[in-house]
Amino acid sequence: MHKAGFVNIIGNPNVGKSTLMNVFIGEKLSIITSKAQTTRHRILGIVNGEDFQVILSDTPGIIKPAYELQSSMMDFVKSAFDDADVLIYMVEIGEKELKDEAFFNKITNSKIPVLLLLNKIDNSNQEQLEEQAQLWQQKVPNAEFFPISALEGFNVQNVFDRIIELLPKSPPYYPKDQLTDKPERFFVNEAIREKILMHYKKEIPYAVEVDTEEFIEEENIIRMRSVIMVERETQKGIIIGHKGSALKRVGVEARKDLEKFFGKQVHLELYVKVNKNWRSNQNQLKRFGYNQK
Ligand SMILES: Nc1nc2c(ncn2[C@@H]2O[C@H](COP(=O)(O)OP(=O)(O)OP(=O)(O)O)[C@@H](O)[C@H]2O)c(=O)[nH]1
Ligand SMILES: [Mg+2]
Repeated sequence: MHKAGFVNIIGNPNVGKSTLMNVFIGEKLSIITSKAQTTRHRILGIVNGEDFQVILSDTPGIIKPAYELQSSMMDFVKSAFDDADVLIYMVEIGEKELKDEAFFNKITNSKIPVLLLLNKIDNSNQEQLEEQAQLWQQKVPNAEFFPISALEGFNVQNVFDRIIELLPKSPPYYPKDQLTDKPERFFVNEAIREKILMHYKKEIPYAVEVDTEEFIEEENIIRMRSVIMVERETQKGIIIGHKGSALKRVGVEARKDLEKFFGKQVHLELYVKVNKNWRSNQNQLKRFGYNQK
């Protein structure tokens, strides 16, 4: 008997959704930073076994959208409700509630199984853990509760075993050697965006989109050229930095990650371009893979 299904991870920004997905996959598929709104897309990560296929979805953290980009990020979250066989609702120690009531009600009224994961328990003591466990089990009574630490891998295997039990009988949806639904260029964009989230302050990372224009795989090397798009001329200057030093650091660090990811030498060329108000422009957003209706 073969089992397969969609297991979709949702929750507030920064709670550790991407960290958990990467632990399950055993690869750094999703970028992780300490900043909210790191993930902008719905990213599939597929775990294949002899008689099962778990199709995990990492999604953006739930927010009240303030501009078009954020609206389409929330459309990815909505879509994760539509096809889930199992929902993972992740919260973190210290958190009180979901930022959007409509999403929260969808979770508490869900007809499909919900696993409620209280993450970052490595950050808590016994007393706090018990208090939070009680709070969340009351708030989401329809869910099965698991305290975990995605960072330290604590209790993660038990969650995975439960997922397998809950999966419906089904043939695989994807070829058994497939790891994700995203093309190679997507991971190049994300590796660069991760470094930008790490090294630039305030609004800068949120005004950035990366587009990889060239990805040429040769026998011993992959040649990539990517453009970093910002919304304003001043932001361009900040990204580049004094004599190009800031941009250089992004390039060097992203290249190292990409060499690990692709298992091959990488040549990465970066340049910066102003693309006015791309975050609010439907056509631009569509071009960058955000599903605009
Ligand atoms: N202490 C601790 N930190 C964690 C744990 N899991 C994740 N983190 C940290 O929490 C931060 C956010 O992790 P992400 O995995 O990017 O969170 P996310 O929910 O995907 O965030 P968005 O994509 O912005 O919605 C990072 O700094 C992680 O290292 C955990 O179990 N314990
Ligand atoms: Mg994320």
